Amino acid sequence: MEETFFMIKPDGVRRGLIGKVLERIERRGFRIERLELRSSVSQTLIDQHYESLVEQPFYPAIRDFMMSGPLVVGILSGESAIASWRQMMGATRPEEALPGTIRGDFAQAAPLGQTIQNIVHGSDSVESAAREIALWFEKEH
Ligand code: IDP
Ligand code: MG
Repeated sequence: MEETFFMIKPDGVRRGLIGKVLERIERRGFRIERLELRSSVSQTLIDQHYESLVEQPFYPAIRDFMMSGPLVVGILSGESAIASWRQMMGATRPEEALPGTIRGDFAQAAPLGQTIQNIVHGSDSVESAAREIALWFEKEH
């Protein structure tokens, strides 16, 4: 069994997609170990979450987007949960995400130069899952 960290980003919450995303998680057979709606998150937390992107020129827009409304965070468990959840999310760019994936079914390409709004997040490795679970659920905020 493996754990991964997932998120329904502010665009997903705003568009009323919490239920549809959770329905897919349950249908796939993952166990939901933790689930919380966070109505506001600090800039520090978002910067730590996206520490590998902070130096990118487009990062401030990503941070603003991630702080633009409530988000849902959780922990899933299951066999190969990290890779399976990434497959269910689909490619980062909605125009490359296959139909049947969350991003391929619910998101559109971002206009040129704008932040990609792609509904969900999932840890991309064993190391980032451990780091993100600790960051969002084991520290005081
Ligand atoms: P991922 O969410 O598929 O793991 P990452 O490369 O980790 O993709 O990027 C994190 C998030 O930052 C993306 O989901 C997207 O919202 C945003 N993002 C990444 N690259 C770009 C870009 O080139 N332009 C606009 N937004 C981006
Ligand atoms: Mg990522």
